[in-house]
Amino acid sequence: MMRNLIAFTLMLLMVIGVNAENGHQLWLRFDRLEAESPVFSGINADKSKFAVKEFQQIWKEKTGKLLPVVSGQIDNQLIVGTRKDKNILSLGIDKELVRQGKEGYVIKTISKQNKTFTVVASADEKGLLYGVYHLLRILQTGEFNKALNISEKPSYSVRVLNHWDNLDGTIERGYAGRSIFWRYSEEHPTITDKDISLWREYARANASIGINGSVLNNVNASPKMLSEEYLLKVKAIASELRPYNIKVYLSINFSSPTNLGGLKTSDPLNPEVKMWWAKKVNEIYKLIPDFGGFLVKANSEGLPGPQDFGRTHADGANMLADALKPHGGIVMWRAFVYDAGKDDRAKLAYKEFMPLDGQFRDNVIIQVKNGPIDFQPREPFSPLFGAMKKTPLMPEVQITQEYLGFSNHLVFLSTMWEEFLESDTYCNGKGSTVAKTTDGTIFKQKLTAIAGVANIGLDANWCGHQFAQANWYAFGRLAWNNSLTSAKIADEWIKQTFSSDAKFVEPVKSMMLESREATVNYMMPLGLHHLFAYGHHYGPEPWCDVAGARQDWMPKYYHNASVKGIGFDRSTTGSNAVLQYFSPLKEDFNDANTCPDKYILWFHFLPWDFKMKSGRILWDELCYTYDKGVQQTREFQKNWDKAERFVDPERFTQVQNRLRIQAHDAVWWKDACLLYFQQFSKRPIPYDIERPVYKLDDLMKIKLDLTHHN
Ligand code: BDP
Repeated sequence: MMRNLIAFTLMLLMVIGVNAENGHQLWLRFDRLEAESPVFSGINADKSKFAVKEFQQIWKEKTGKLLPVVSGQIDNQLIVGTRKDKNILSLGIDKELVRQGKEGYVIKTISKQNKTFTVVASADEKGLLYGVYHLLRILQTGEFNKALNISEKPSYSVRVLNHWDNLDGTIERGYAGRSIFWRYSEEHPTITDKDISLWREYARANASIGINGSVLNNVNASPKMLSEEYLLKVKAIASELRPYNIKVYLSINFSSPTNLGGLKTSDPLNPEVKMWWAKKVNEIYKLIPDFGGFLVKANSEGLPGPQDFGRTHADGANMLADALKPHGGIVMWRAFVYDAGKDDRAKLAYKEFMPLDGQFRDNVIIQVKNGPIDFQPREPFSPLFGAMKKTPLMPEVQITQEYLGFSNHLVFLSTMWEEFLESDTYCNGKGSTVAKTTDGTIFKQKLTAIAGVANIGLDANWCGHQFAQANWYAFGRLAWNNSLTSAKIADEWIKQTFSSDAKFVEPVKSMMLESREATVNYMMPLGLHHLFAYGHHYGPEPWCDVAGARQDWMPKYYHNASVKGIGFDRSTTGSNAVLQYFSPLKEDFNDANTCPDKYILWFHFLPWDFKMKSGRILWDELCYTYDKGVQQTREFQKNWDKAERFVDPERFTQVQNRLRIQAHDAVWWKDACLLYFQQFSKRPIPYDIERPVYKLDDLMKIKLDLTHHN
């Protein structure tokens, strides 16, 4: 009896366990389709098309049956097809479809003889897939109606995730488990059915938001990546991603000819080296005919590159570009370099790349991080945007939260990327936003692209934090349409992922929209940057001083706090970094009285009693801003607790627990930074804000156990 009871309980637990909500479905729930299904009387489409199959499969999964296929003209019919299909030809929208390009589409309501049709049409099958997902999205978010007139095409032609996955399955700066592509295995490369279904789910999720490329391995690339053994696995991954219009790309190690090929040199101008790459590229294309190309981190943070042989970045990039060109491949060459002599780190990429403007082949694009330093919670945009006029640049943003609380903190990064994309470079007069300098609007470049460093791992919910999924989602949506607002993106994501109930959507949306600013407030407000612990970039260590380490990896290099004040002088009295920006930005940034508060300590070293725009002195402003960040995280907790009745218990509790960690960490940040800086400011923390709850000495002893935070 007892044994039976135990067995029964175990079984019950297993069943509950299997059905428990773990977030794995992402935003692809489509649970409103059932309610909406009477919307269509049937589908008029060529069943053999992948987009149509995908639509029907989702429809069946959610409503229990396929949408009936019809051919005559029936009211409320859904018509899906490309311009070559009969059902579309008769509609007279051909010109419009051609205008949208291969990846674009239209969704329209057409009325004829008292009958209404919803049409999803495109020039090419690629666009059709995106059109179908758009339709599913608006059905799910309640935006579907009988008067649709949507035409869409992507802002960038290459919209790529950069996975920093190592071949042993670990992920550099990954906080959601191990790699979905690689793992250590004695009998490498083994591919299981589970891998394949996960890759398909991954591909569907990406395609549903418009991502069309995946770089499968870390920018700190192992030469082994290009060995036959691993290329065969890349081939297998590529074949699962291909139907979803996703190309694979690889990060390469510049010294592969030596380290993998056994050549004596990897000098890009050496004929044998060129030959080695050409052969390697041929081998890749034999396996993967639609291979996308290479991502290259060279002469950066100790990695090999063309400069090791007295050559330039252009020499290196062009050599690879020549090998890829006959196959249609591209080179994404990173500008994340800061080794060129002793100067302000924020200036170095510009100094190294500007002289090379115009020297790159037309299948090379330079990948530039959003800010001039390194994915900090807030940076001004990199001055390379707008400045390199003869070379296409692609923005690189970091979806994984290396510097924003890992997968413990709820930080909706869309507002950061929106701020960046909307930043005016003034390169071509007012309105020359970063978005417009990179998407072909201003410079008319043929090749346009954008990259996001992925936050995806083997965790059941893919991203560690349920709300980190929103960052994957937002990256895809902004890559597709770089003028979308974060409010719109958050709205869509919440409705698809959780609930459409306005009582849930509105407060959760405002929490998301505020979350990045809150994080800046409790971590490093007013333009402060890189106050992170040396080893892990999670917690604060403004005091950090590792003997013998690079100065530009030390927080002190950036904050310069002393009794005289705090900040980095990048004005004309300091490093002159302001001069890398166009007028009137350089003048605005150069004067502490006109420099926006959010960048003030980025560009200026200021005395503690500097009078801020608010009328407060700098020290007080700093204290109030840190405190504000803490209060904001407390509000997030309250907000979420109130939302309990709208959310399944599993996801509710997980988010609740992490908000608790975030609120705790915010106090840690505030106390650590204020108590440390107070030693120099020698002023009281304003008496109307919370007193520190920690002692500086204790905080300085913290050595983080990272496994806890992963
Ligand atoms: C830094 C990361 C490091 C990366 C590097 C990069 O700390 O792990 O390798 O960026 O982008 O932010 O290459």
